Amino acid sequence: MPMQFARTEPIDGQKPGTSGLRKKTKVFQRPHYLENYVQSIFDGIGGVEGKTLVVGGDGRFFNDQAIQIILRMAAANGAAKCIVGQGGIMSTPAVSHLIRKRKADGGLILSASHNPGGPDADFGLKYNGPNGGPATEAVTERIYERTKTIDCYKIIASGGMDIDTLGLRSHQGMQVEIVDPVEDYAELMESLFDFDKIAALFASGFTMRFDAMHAVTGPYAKAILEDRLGAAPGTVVNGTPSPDFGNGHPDPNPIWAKTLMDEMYGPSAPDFGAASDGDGDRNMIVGRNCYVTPSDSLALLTAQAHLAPAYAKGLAGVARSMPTSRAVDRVAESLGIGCYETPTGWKFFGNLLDAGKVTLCGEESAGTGSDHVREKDGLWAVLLWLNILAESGKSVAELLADMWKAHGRCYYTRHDYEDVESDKANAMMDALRGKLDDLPGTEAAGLTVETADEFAYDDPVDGSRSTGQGLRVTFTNGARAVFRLSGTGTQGATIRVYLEQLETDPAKLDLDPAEALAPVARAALELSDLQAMTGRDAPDVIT
Ligand code: VG1
Ligand code: CO
Repeated sequence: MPMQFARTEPIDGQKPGTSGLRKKTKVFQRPHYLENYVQSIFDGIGGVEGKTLVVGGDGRFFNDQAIQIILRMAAANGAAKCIVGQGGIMSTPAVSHLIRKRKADGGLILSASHNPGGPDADFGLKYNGPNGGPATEAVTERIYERTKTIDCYKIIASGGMDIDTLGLRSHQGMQVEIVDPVEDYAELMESLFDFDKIAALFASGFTMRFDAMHAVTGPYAKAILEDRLGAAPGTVVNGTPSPDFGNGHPDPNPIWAKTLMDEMYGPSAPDFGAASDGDGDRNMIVGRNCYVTPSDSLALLTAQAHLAPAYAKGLAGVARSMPTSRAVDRVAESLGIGCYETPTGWKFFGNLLDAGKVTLCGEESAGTGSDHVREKDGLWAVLLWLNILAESGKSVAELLADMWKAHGRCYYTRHDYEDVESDKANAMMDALRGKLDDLPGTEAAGLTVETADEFAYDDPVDGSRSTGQGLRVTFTNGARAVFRLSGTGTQGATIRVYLEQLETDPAKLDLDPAEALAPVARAALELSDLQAMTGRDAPDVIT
């Protein structure tokens, strides 16, 4: 085999963040950069000789070229087989499923998720392990260690492979199987939900809009919602993956999915709206005139999952990331099931799911999923919602109102301060960290601090400990503020401030969320001195 051993400078220790390595596209395009990182992954997982890998991406700029490099490197490193989504396309949950279904040794997902794409935007690469889930902290650490010393990678010299034609071929001693990225995934969804019931709902005139945000879920949503479930043609909008996501942020929240929000709050709103992100693992749910916060969505799915065939026997337990609101805790308590609080990032759910301790998981950033794969899954959440709507005969707003009546309402918002100078962001976090012990009992903006700590997580399955996972402050009135730095940004630091206010007074379940959260928002600023320390007077994004 014509093999090239490229010698190169070390890439200087590239640390993967919350979800793989994410950088400016131009960084990934630097000579040998992607190659060095891929070799670091291969070395970090003990080599790929004789292994089978699933490879796919969200279709963003550089996706196709990066896949060619990965395939040539997998072949040179002795991999037995790569299973690749046709055209290089495969959503994150679909990759997770295929790794599991084919008992592959792992997978590589090319995506920077909700970050914008294009030559001047972002690119990313994630490695998922044999259970289909994101690399654990230990594996991530080994990959990172390798990036510090790597000076050589293996690649075959010959050029491109055909990744557009379905079928199994052999290339330089490695098998390359090009698969339909949608088929297996759609089959899995059909096995979990009552498709006849959902189809009957659409047949009865129920209307929906699904905004694929020019990203990877377009083909999945069209095949499942329109072709299999009979939703009207045009239900899926922005359904063709484009390298720059139509020049937008494929981030399913009220800011970036504003067109959908406007439609759902307009005079001819459909019954149900949803959007998904770049790589298809996130979801936004919105009813007619009724936005559902991701934290509430997790709580509601937990309360109603039994209405879908896959969860009819009930849930083993649930888990949420720490900054996600405590709404689901209240539902879990009433169901009498376990509820786990984990650090941000899907990799922390893997052990709980593998051990059968939890069935559903979720994050405030619009990720929800279950034990059907080991990733969050945007379209899965949409289908579970549809199944619940079909089975209950209620609207989104009615379901939410029922839940709030039974368990109280957790008003929730997240304030992001983006591209803050790293020094200033760290100084702010350090200062707050330094006074956590003194906070209980003190007052801030009229609220009294109840507890204050830095979140650390002891994994109940493998006993590993993850420290430094965010600063949290609770108040005696049921409010909570959480501060952490993002691990997915590509420029400066992003400070995330998560705010929550529990309200159980039946007369106060319908307040303007911004108003309900104003006191805790003020208290968070007072405690952190964020404005003075960062020079920012307002968040860049409020979701
Ligand atoms: C963000 C979210 C987190 C999510 C991560 C990856 O991380 O807050 O909940 O798991 O993105 O999501 P951070 O560190 O920027 O807050 V995505 O859809 O990559 O796959
Ligand atoms: Co994503």
